[in-house]
Amino acid sequence: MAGVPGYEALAETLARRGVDVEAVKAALKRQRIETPSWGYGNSGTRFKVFPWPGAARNIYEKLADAAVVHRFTGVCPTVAIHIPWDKVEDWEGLRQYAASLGLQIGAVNPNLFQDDDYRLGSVCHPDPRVRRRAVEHMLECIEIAEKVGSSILSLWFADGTNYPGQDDFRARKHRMLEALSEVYRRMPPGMRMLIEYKFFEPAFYHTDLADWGMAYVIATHLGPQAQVLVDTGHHPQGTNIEHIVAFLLDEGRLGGFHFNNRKYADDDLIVGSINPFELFLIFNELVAAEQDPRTAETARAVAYMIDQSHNIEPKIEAMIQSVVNIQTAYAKALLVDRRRLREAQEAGDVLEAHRVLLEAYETDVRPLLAQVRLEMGLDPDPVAAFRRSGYAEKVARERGIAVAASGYPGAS
Ligand code: RM4
Ligand code: MN
Ligand code: MN
Repeated sequence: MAGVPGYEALAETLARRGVDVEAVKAALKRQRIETPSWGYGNSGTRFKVFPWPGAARNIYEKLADAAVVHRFTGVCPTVAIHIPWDKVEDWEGLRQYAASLGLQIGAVNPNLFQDDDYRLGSVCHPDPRVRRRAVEHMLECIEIAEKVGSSILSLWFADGTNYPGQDDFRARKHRMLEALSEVYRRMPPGMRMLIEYKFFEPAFYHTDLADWGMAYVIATHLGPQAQVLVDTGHHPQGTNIEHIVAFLLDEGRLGGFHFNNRKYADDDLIVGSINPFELFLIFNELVAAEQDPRTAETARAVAYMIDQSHNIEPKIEAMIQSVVNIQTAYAKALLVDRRRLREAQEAGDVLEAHRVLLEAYETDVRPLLAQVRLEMGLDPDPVAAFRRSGYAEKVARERGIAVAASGYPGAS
């Protein structure tokens, strides 16, 4: 097959470096990235939600848009849903509709933070009635997952406190464990519970699962079907996320990702937009674990999901750009010369080891990804192809501009 511009030269350089280019391309073709239903609708900050012309208004439109992302990237066949945001009467119908678009429903995310009842938390709430409600909602989500053919229950808790003394840390931990044990027992074999942590927001004094270690402890109490989910925007500044990733992979407890990027807090910007080097280093650990027989099984089961909130940018194009950024990081990580890296590490050659990573990171992989897409029967440039398709204009005409409100009272 005729190559895309720049591909032959790159392939030659890589071959000279000892890279098995065909194996790298095969890995890139196998990569899968899940997009979130909520990334296609209008979303924003607590100051303002800017309505985007044509933004999806319901789960059917969200799936239609996700199908467009899959059509142009070829690697996004599943879509995460949030309940009740995406609730429908007929789940079998939704599953069939997704299938008709070439999609499957991915992770099911219960919403445990938007009811008036949850002011003091959900599974950690002091009132057993509220905890019961939270458990029932998670059990409902397990049923939904079974109906739509999903094997992932993805949990994030807004639980926490705002003031010192507000509640008892240890009592809250026990309440959470009790609630999650019940949910865990009700999961069918083959279903995984992914537990997401976050060190602040919406609670500001403490959150009940503040970091990966707490999520890990809960997961080990529950059993092997419970794993940790790393949302890249949920750490204090300066946290070494790739180290956490390596540690959890080694323990068999890395279940999945919520990819996004941030400058300051949980900004939910496009993954790889602020710190592409960090994303590369995360993928470097994943590739290393994929290639190590002791961690390969865990690494191969990792659910790669995007969790972003597109505020001022067009939703679908933002998603395609995110997928491209993830592919770029993965491609570069696949180019790391692992034998040379190990030799340098064992020899204590600090800077040679560092340079091995830089050599891969600084490689321009755009022709490689373009070639992979061509071989997959796709346009080599998915963003340009999407822009040319006229889909954005078409849905803007058909759907119009939905009314979007701000989170602040009085500013609807
Ligand atoms: C949280 C977290 C969850 C997401 C909610 C909407 O910060 O990232 O994954 O479901 O936001
Ligand atoms: Mn998340
Ligand atoms: Mn978040």
